[in-house]
Amino acid sequence: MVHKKLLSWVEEIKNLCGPEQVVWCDGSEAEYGRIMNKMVEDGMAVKLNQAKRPNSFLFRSDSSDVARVENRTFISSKNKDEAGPTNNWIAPDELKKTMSDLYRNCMRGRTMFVIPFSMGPIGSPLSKIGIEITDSPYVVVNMRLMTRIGSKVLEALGDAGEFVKCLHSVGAPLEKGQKDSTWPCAPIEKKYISHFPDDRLIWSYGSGYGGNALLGKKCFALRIASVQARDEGWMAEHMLILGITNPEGKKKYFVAAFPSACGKTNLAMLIPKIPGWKVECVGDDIAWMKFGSDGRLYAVNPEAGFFGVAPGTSMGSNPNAMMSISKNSIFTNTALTEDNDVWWEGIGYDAPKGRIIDWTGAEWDRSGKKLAAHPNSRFTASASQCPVIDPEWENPQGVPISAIIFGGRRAGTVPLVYQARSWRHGVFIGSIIGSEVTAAAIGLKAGVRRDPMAMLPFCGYNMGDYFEHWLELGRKRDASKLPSIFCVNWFRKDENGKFIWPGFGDNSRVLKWIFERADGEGQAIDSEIGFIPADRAIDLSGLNIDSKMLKLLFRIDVNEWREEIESIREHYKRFGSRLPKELLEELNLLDKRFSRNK
Ligand code: TSX
Ligand code: MN
Repeated sequence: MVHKKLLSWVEEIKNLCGPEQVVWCDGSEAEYGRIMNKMVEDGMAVKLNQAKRPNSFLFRSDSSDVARVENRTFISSKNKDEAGPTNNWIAPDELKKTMSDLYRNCMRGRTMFVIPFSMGPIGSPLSKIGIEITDSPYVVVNMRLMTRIGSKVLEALGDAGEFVKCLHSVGAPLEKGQKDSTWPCAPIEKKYISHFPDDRLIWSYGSGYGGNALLGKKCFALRIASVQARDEGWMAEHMLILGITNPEGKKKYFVAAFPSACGKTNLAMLIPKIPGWKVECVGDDIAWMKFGSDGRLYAVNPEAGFFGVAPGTSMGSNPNAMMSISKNSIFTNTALTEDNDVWWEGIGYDAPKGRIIDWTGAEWDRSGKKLAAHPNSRFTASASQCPVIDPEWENPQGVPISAIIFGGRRAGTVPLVYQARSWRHGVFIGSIIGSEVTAAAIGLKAGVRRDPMAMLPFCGYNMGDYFEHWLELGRKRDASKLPSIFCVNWFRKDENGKFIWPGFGDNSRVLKWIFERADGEGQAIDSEIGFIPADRAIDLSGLNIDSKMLKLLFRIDVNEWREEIESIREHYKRFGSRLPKELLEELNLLDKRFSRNK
């Protein structure tokens, strides 16, 4: 291989970071085993019970390094306006200077790994290649499950192919003879998750955790890719992709975007409650989408694995995820049982007898208040292990998308499901989604925290321009070939604060209506907010729900919506003059429809 630009970049980083040695990852199973065994020997990983959970490992992070750090995440565009009002910005020259000083000899005493990886099936026209340089062996083993890595990627790159440069260091150089910690990282004020969109460059420093360190995922596949998508006319979205087949064998694909804690992974692998229907999973987090020559929108999952939140995942909530992580998996910050298996809150059974080691490494007090697993503890598993992985999940052409679903966690106001009147109206719906938060959760006023298209922390440029990009993609297109856009809310509550809708597998009833609507069938009535299911259009067979609750599930309350409209106006102010006027027009139309019905 003589990719001169790659070789000279690796040389440059080696000289800057001063590692003890450089290893080019081939992506083989043998390499994976070697790196894992070394980490077990060094006390950084625990090998789990081989009989119960074959070839699986547990890591415990530093207690200061447990999640993405949004306040240390930067979009370093040429100017602040380009990054927009929702991103942190530092001028590129200044940030590069600061970080170069941090990177200087930061890998002392460590191995520098070079990981060639492909986001998307290798060689697909929708895929892109990245190279992650990291001093974290934990990153290497996770990247092998989450992406396609190794020699075959270098082959695809050739001697002049384009790649996104991803530099990562845990930011903890080792002095001679210094004993390494089990989770090296830097203090919060030295953590930087930086993106240089104009250089297609990612610089991450100081954290070893998840989205801060596995740079293919949020940093590349969303933040940098969203900029590439804008420039190249496609979409990089924070969406699951699922295939759904009706009893006649007709199949459609949907994508869906939700803010965090709405159960995206659960929906992606759902087991339908209605007989004869089947859901299969293409991806649970990210969709890269492009219009084909036939005018339809096609999606690929750029990832090759799941990096899911463990707590709450059980045989009840998501049996397919539980089976996906039955072997060859990595766990981070879950609890450890006495027989060397993992456990977490909401796994569906009480912690087994014997000593439980919590995520901090201490013995867990069962009667105490502390959690055994960190609320953001994770599993990593290859998508190929999912029992309902879609047969087309690695199709290089992608899968054709019939519906785009937005959602959020709303106790009131938003009905179980409604359909946008048009692409433009659908973009409006996507731009206002959000979840209700309690005062305690944000330490501020309780209310709706809006997370447009679930991209608020992941858009690599000005979000006003991002809305415009969505609108632009729908213009001058054959509307009959565009996916229909829907909004769902599984989380509506009754006056006693109880969830009205059973959710989970019963959400297949909603997916069925969406399927039928996308198919030109399915009965709907026009409402102020869009098309809602006609009476009895949602299949409720075998479900016990009383008619009063059903009415409440679909209620559109004028006063609630007037408040909603005011709240959307506030939300829109944030984007200033970059807010496309079409979205304000949609809001004014909504306002008018409610005023008319005074
Ligand atoms: O993932 C969820 N989904 C989507 C499933 C495909 N969750 C979990 C959210 C946290 C990640 C849900 N929680 C869903 C849902 O549809 N709905 C709810 C709310 C709910 C919780 C418990 C019950 C019902 C609804 N249980 C009983 O009524 C017994
Ligand atoms: Mn996500």
